[in-house]
Amino acid sequence: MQPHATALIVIDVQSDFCPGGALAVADGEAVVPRINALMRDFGATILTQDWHPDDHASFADMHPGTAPFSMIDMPYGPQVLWPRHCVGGSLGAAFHPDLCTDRADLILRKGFRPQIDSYSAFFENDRTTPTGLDGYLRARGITDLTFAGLATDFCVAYSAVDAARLGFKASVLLDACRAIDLDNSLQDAIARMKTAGVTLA
Ligand code: VGL
Ligand code: ZN
Repeated sequence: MQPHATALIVIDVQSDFCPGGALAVADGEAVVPRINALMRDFGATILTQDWHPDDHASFADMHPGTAPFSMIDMPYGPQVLWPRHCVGGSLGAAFHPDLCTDRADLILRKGFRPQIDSYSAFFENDRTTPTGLDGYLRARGITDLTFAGLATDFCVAYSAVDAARLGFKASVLLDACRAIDLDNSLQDAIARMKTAGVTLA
């Protein structure tokens, strides 16, 4: 494999997903030194950033009478309601302060449309609205993608499954990811990734 055809895709290593944040993933900040070290091994490094407007429909407080982590039916299908997190421009939406963002070629923001959530770095949760990442990678001739970051069972898994479906060679470095693990979501995500042909390392 030509090194220039490989990319490390770092998913949502943001303060709100780390201990002390609004949607903290247990041990989330542990991935930071590992990811920083990995960046030198790839032809490209791409960071994603969960980036929601103030009135985002995935926030439980936008739906009176609902609790965080309950489910709701959106026009595009079932959606988990989350605590308010990663509001664009807020401290919680910033990358973890120790993440080496200077090494990134591209920072891709997702989840900025008020009425639709976006777990995957490729498609929003309606599974059809593209983020533009597919075109960017193809235009650069990048074919092999390695994923790391937060959270394994949501944004990392959705991104890796979409990558494999789009024809990229996709792998996930599980020890450079941490999970939310809601109702068995980690086991489900691992099964979906395997079925899609994602390599789990
Ligand atoms: C994520 C829930 C809501 C993630 C983002 O990055 O996995 N999870 N927004
Ligand atoms: Zn989010």
